[in-house]
Amino acid sequence: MGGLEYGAQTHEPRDDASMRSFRHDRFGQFIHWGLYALPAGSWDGVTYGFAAEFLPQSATIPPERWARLGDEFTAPEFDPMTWARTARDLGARYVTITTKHHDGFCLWPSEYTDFTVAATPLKRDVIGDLVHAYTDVGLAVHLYYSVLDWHHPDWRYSVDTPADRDAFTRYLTFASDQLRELATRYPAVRGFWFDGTWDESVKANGRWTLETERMLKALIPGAIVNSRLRADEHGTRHRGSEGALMGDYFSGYERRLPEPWDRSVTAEDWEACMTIPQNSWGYHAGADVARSHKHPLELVEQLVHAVSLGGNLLLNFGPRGDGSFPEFEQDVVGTVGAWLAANGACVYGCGVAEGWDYPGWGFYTRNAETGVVYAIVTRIPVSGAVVLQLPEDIRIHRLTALDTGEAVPFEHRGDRAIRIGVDRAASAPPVFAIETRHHETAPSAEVNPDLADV
Ligand code: FHN
Repeated sequence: MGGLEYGAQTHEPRDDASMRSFRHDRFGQFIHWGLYALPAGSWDGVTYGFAAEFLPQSATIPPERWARLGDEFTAPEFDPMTWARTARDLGARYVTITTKHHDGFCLWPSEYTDFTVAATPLKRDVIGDLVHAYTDVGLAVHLYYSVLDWHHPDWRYSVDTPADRDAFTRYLTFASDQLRELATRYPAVRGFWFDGTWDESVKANGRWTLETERMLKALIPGAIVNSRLRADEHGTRHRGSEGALMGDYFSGYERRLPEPWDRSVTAEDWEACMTIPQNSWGYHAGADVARSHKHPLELVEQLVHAVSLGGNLLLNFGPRGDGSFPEFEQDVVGTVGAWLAANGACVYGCGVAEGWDYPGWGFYTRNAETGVVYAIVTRIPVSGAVVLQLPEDIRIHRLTALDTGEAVPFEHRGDRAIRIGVDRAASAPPVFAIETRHHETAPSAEVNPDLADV
């Protein structure tokens, strides 16, 4: 397409059943778990404030020393069913699990490297057990794979010499073998989430990125692949040089969301991924990192923010090295999960509410099937009232509180606005469900002179 051989393969968003279901689900749980969860951000008595999974770099730990952490990977609290139920209680509809992060450690017994969970006291096939458990509770599973690999001797950041080229060719074969292995071992998975693809070496291999996408989709029909895998022949990432999205959804929003008024993003599928701390994906036990944890209601706000722009939110959890979830993550599960249990109708199956402008006090979403618009008040004004500007020709048919289903009184403010009182003491964002009808304009008695037969 567009003259590019390895660029976008289509210019239209996918509309098959797998993609519709991914779009419908809107909320996913991201899991970062690996050896980095054991030192949890500290090494030799020093705590490093940067992301826990970057500890080998922050503390300049030799790879052999890092690999010895495998001997401590016993994870006595690891229970796949508890993890799956946690995701379900959170209200997530899918999960994306790290199979191999940048340190190269694999959570499945890969036959292409010894640096895997099979060589630890835990021994079990963590990925297989998690795919099974999450699928059992009804969540779709996607697998995260870092192409960047600090452990593999053939990994290269750039390819500068013939020797580099040979090594990196071997590396890409290794990565393809592992990906084929994952897709073959776990055919129930619904998608692949690539990371660590920003280095020159990968960008110079647009063809490999396209072939990898094709291979995975051939092995798992309907598989969904994020844009982060892809580069075209010019090394342009996510979107090809001509601007079209590569992969199935844009995955470039990391720890940030598009501006809430930027409706241009609704033209394509996208997913933002978010940490609870300011910046750590793996479990970090440092006190400063703990001080940066977001309030669970801020995460509710980010979720509806994403949905209001037709996007998904992938919220990260970093279980501890022993396999348990830290308390702050359990709090998030409790608060976000309870809010979604009462108000999930404004999230699942919803997207942008065309014609309803960004209101400042929160967000609008709309269910495309039912046409119901939801007003989610994430920032209750001190006045205790919000004004809803109505799209042209729209009248309110019914307005109810989503959690109770009770009718909510409202006041007209001219032709195009209504005012609703909101409980300022509400402990979580109130949601109003709005059923609308078109304004019936009485036929004009005047003859339009432009249309008159003269
Ligand atoms: O470096 C990683 C980071 O550890 C984490 O996995 C995130 C998730 O999107 N991706 C990378 C940074 O872009």
